[in-house]
Amino acid sequence: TPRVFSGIQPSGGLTLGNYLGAIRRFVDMQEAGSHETIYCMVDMHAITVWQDPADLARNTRELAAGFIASGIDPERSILINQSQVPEHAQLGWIFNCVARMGWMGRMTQWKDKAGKNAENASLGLFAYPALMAADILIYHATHVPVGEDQKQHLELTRDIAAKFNHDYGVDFFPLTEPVIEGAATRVMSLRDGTKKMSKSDPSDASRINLTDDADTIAKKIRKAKTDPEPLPEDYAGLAERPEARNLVNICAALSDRNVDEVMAEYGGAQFGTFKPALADLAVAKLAPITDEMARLMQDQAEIDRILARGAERARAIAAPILDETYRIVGMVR
Ligand code: AQP
Repeated sequence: TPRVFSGIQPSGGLTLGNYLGAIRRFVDMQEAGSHETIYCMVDMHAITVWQDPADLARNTRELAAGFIASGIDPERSILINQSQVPEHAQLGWIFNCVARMGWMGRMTQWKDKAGKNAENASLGLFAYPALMAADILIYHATHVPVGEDQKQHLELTRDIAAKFNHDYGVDFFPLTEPVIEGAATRVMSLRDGTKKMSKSDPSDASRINLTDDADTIAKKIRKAKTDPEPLPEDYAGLAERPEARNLVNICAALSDRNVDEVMAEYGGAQFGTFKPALADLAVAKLAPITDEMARLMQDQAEIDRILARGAERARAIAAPILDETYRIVGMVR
């Protein structure tokens, strides 16, 4: 069976962006049943920027709880944290030697995150996309559900696979396809419609966290930045109104409708009407997940057992692929 792999960094709490752009798609692909699905808390990626150790451990378990509460079944899918499957890092090193400095330097996420202070960024942050390629290709995964922002990294994953295959004269690593679908492939900040909603944004008001309670969610949506005009009659009228468009996209994704259906209901409405309706919808959809996460977090030993069991199953797939890679490269075994 073809395989799906995707991951999320335990670098903070889960946001509505992660949920709509990634986790919900992960659940869809599990439910479709046409692929073997492997989902990962990428803790080794998280430490490319400083993480307090206690926070990293808590965020990793909380992310696992978030996956399960959202519908990932650790029996039907393989649920792991990256550092417990050492084959990711082992293949990552090989890919560090395949990828070119120039390729990595062109990654917009590297440029955004390192900013003007690249001298002070970690070497790991620069090499991040090579490890990401290894995360995917250590399972020969062919499909990767992600948000829009990860498209460039997935193109790099294909470049790395192609160069490896070419350099060693093999047809070993598959060329991976991104799966970028739905109304919320890029959820924007609630404070700035041109910036993506992000767990590391310093402003908590910019995002909805999966751990926010109902009042907090409602307040953040009420206070979300918008312009003074009512909603236009159709979606095309939102072209120059990124904040309003973002709220409509969120509404569509949360209610499993397309944006035209949402505009048919709310076209011409004032934000004073639309925002409370959206807040109610968000609370209704997210509260059961939040509650279930809190319940799961009470038994951390059980979460740790699930991740250990996931690692065992993942290694059974990854170890032979790593072995064959080493053989191709000429490492004596
Ligand atoms: N705003 C978003 N809209 C849609 N999808 C999103 N994703 C993230 N933000 C949005 C998707 O979530 C998955 C996991 O992302 P990640 O945690 O590996 O890293 P990220 O993309 O860097 O996410 P954040 O929240 O912005 O984290 P920080 O602030 O730590 O960098 C990916 O599939 C991503 O597309």
